[in-house]
Amino acid sequence: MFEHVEPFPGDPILSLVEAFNADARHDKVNLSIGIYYDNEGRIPTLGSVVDAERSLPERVLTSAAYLPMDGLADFRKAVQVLLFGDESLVAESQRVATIQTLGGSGALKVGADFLHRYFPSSTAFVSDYTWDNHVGIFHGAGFKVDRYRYFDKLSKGVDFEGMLSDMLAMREQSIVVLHPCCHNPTGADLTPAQWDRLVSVFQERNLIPFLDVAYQGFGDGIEEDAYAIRAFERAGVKFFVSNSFSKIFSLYNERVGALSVVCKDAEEAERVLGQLKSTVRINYSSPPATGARIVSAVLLDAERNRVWRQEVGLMRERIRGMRQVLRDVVEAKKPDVDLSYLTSQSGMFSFTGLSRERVEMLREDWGVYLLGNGRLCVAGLTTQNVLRVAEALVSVI
Ligand code: KET
Repeated sequence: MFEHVEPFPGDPILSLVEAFNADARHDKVNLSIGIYYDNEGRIPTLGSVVDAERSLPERVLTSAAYLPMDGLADFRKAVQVLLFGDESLVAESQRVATIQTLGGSGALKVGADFLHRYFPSSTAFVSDYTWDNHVGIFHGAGFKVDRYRYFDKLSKGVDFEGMLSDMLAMREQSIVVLHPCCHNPTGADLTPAQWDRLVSVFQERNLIPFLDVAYQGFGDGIEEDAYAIRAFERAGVKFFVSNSFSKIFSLYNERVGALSVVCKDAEEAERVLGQLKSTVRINYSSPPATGARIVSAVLLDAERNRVWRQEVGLMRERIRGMRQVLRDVVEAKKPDVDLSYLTSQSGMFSFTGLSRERVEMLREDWGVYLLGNGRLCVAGLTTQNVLRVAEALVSVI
């Protein structure tokens, strides 16, 4: 029956974590998966999250009834405020349909399935490079997946003109996956002025924007990192936003995320919400409860929200600090190399441009794990391991 089932070639990120875990070397360093570690090398438990957990009544924690298909109402409201801002007209006008999902991945999957129902012949475009699973999820939903120009290898920044001209050449109703901040894997982001230009191209060309935000707050700040989302909203564009609480709440295995679809008005949003619920029903029926209860208890409580913003700020600063230290140490040892990209790129990741062979050498010779495409997770650096990582890098560049 299963003779034709081919072996799984492995996932470029998750399979590497398995290899890392199986590596017996005690001085190994995991800079592969996008997980934020504290300076002790541990996945932190946020104070705001602990306090929120304690605040949940016993009854809530033990109640095992199903949640609705679209998740917790409080959570959905909190997501809208976080993405669109306190003063957002969009939330008041009820033109956004938001559902709770199984992490950011679940939001992408529900959004892709929904889109395939109504735009089956559209192509989904992802940035070149992107998070590999964007390709997997949209392809899995039935779309042809193509790429638009994004990363400029020379400047290690965004090839904005290339990106614009690719978008101008796309057919109407093409789906375009965008990273509003902290681009994965390159760390190269658009400026607010570039986002404004892009928004007008989307309006003119009648494209379908799909904004995937997994790192809000790890770039310039929680509000600043929402610039692109709010620019599309202000311009009256209809679009999708998938967001994840895995990293910014350090709640990876709770699988908390959301999908928001910005529509024309409340009536349209109601119909879209209905079809999102139907998509959820035939995939997994309804989402789990605990993670979303914790996130709402943080976001909807003024004091916990304040503490959480401070905690995200500390994570952001630690990442920035590590960028600087790595750059300084490597440049001191190799004055002829320019690692300024390390400090200009934003978010958890830096794109080193190292070839697969060099990445392999780092892993074999040093136990330093980067992704095969050269992505380095800066949030895995600590004051204990950064010198060793710098030494390893110096040996291969
Ligand atoms: N979008 C982006 C851009 C992203 O980097 C991730 C995870 C997700 C969505 C998924 O979020 P979640 O809530 O966990 O479903 N990225 C890291 C982990 C992974 O590959 O699953 C990573 O790039 O390492």
